[in-house]
Amino acid sequence: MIRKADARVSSPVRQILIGTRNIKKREEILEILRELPVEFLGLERFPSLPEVLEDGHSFQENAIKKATTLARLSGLWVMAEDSGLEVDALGKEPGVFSARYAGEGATYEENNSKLLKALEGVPTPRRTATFRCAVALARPEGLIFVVEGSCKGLIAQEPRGRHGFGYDPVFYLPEYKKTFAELGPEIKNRLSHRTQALKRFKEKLLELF
Ligand code: ITT
Repeated sequence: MIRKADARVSSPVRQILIGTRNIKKREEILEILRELPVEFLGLERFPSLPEVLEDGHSFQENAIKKATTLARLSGLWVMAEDSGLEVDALGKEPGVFSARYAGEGATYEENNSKLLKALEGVPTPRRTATFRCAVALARPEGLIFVVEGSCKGLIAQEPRGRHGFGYDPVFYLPEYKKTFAELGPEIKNRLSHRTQALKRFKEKLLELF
């Protein structure tokens, strides 16, 4: 178990396995869903569960595949999310390839460098981008629901800030004049694509309870 439900709310209604191996992503999910009457389990409790191949053409397809596969194999309810960055000047790349934009196993720094290079010479007003997140909930018999969220910003001229992960150092919010990596978790968790998707997730889950 990675977290008991908040002590101020009623005892957990059910267990849900969080189907992500990305620790930073999981921390954000747990923080945003803090008050749900759910006991969240981590994948490390189930070492025999395989890595699910993310070969879908959309974030939704990948989130559904991850959640339904892991739910069928574990016998549990599973939430899984797929997320990434779409850059308008690059025809919505890297999109579903965000994690491996600079190649299989690429580091966040390598992905960010490739992105900044691809945008060299593109002026600020044309550096518009959208972070997208799809979150799916499944039970062993199949999908329960899938929801989406997004967050718009600009790609900065250079990486700035040390919080977060992935493309956070280059994702710039003009209203704040800062990147997500400069803003830190409190503000990111108010605005992000993941937050928007998880708000809908929360509403739908509470309807089910
Ligand atoms: P799981 O599949 O195990 O959940 P992952 O890191 O491989 O973990 P994705 O396949 O969904 O996750 O890839 C998402 C990539 O998109 C991630 O590696 C980042 O590069 C980027 N990304 C998604 N959300 C982000 C965020 O909030 N901040 C910065 N980058 C983000």
